[in-house]
Amino acid sequence: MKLKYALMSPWMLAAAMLLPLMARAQKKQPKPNVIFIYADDVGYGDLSSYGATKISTPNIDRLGKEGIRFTNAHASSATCTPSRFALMTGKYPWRQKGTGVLPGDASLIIPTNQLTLPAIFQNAGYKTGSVGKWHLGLGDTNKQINWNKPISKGPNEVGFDYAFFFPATSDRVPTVFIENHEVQGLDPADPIEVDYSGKIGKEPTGLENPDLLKLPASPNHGHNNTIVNGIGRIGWMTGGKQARWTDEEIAHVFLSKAEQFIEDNHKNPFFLYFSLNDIHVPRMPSMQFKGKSKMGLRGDVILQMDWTVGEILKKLDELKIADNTLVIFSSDNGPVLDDGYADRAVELAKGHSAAGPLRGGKYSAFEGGTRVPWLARWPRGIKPGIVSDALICQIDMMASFAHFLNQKTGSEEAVDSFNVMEAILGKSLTGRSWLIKQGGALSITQGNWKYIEPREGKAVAELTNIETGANPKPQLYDLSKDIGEKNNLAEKYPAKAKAMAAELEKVRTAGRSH
Ligand code: NG6
Ligand code: CA
Repeated sequence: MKLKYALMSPWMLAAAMLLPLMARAQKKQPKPNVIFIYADDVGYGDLSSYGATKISTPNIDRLGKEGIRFTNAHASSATCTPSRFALMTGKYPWRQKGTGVLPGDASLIIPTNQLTLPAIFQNAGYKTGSVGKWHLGLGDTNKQINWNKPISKGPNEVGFDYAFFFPATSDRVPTVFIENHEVQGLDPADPIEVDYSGKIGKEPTGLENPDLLKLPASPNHGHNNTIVNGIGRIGWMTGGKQARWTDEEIAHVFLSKAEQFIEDNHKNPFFLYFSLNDIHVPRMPSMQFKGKSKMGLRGDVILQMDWTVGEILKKLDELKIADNTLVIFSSDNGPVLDDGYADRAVELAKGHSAAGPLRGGKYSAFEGGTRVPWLARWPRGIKPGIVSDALICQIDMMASFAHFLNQKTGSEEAVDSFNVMEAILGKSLTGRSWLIKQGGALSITQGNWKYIEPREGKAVAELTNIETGANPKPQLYDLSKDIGEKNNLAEKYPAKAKAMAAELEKVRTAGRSH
C-alpha cells in the first residue's frame, strides 16, 4: 500500500480508490447527441404508429419501436410561431405580444439576452445547429430587414452555432435560404426587396396571372401574391432570382445540410434542431415521392418526411453514433387539409383521419390542435418499445435538458417549463400534472380533465373547415372517457369548471408557472 493511503481511514480509503473508477465509468458515458426533428403540421393521426392505415411511416414508427412513443404529448399552441417560441424559450407564447404566425419580414421575437434551449446545450459544451424552417423573425425590432446585407439577428444570436434556414414558411416570401446571416446564392446586381403591405416590383402575382400557376391557390386564402416557381405566395418580393428555391428540392436541401452538420460534429456532442418544411403547404414533393402515396400531394410529403427521418437514422449508423444519439420526432401543431392551395388534400384524404380520434386540428383549442406525435429513440438511455401516456409539452424541453445537463436557469428564464426528463426518457410514466395550451382560446388540462375558456368566434373556421373550439360558454371534458371532446360537462360539474378556470387565471396573472 502506498504511504498516502496508509494515513487514511477505511472510508476515505474506499472513496479514494473508488473515485478514479467512477470517473472512468463516467467517461464511458459521454453526453448524448440530441436531434430534435420538428415536423410541420403533422397531425396525431398522420403516422402509422398512431393508427394511420392509408399511409405508412416505417422510419418514424421505428423510433417508437426502438424507443418510446407518447400518446399525450403537446405543442404549446395550435400554430407554428408560438409553438416554436415556447420550445426555444420555455415560456408560454401568449405571455408576449407578437408571437402569432409571423410574416416573412418580421423581427426576431426571441430576446437575445435570455437563455434559450440551444444556449443550454451550448453552455454544456455542445455544438448547436438549426436546419430548416425558422419562423421566429429576424433582425432588430421594428427595423426593416435588408436581405442584401448580413442580417443582424437570427438563430446565431439565440444560441445556434450554425444555422441554415428559410425565414418563415414556404408559402411566404422571401423564398430564399439563409446560412447564418446571409442569403445564399444572391446576385448583388439583383437585390431582394420584400413587402407585406402591397405589391412591389413588376413580377406576376397569383391574383393577376392565375394562368401562370402550377398549383392554384384555394379561393380566399390569400396565397395569390408574387409567383415563385409557379406558386403564388403570401407577400410580395422582387429580385433575388438566382437565390430563390425550388420547392421540390427543399426537403433534400435541408436534409443534406442536416447530414453535413451531423458529420462535421459527430466527434463532439451536438444538438441539432432539424425543422422540416414537410408537411406544410405548398406541398411540393420531389419527383422521388410525387404520386407515391394514394393520398395526393399531402400523402406524398408525409412519405418524403418519413424518408428524411430514415436518412438521418442511416447517417447515425454510418457514423456509428446511433447508440448515443437521442432522436426526438414531434410536430409544431395539429393537421390541416386545405391550408391555402388547391392540392385536393380534402378529397384525397378519404378514410384518413389526420387528427386520429381527436377533435379539431391546426388553429384549434380542441386536442387536434396541439396533441401531436412524439417519438424518441436513444439506445443507451431509453428502453425499447415503451408507450407512455405521460403529459408532456415541448415547452418542457428547456427545463428538462437544463436538469439533464446540470445547467442553471435564471429566475426569469424558462418560467413555464417543467423538468420532465424522467418521462421523456421513459424512466417514469408520469409527466406534468397540468398544462395550458393555446388554440385561439386557452385551455388547461389537469389529469384527465380539460377546461377550455369561453371565447367568442366562429365554431368552424371558414377557410380551413376546422372546428376552432371557440364557444362563448365554458367547456369541460373528461379526456379519459371522451378524447374526442364531444360531451361538454361544464354544466354538469360547474364547481370543477370554476376551479379549473381559476387555476388558469392564476397562472396567467402570475406571469409564470413556478
Ligand atoms: C396562415 C395561412 C396558412 C399558413 C399559416 C401558418 C392564410 C389564410 N393562411 O395565416 O396558409 O401559412 O398561416 O402556418 O393566410 S404555420 O404552420 O406556420 O403556423
Ligand atoms: Ca405548423
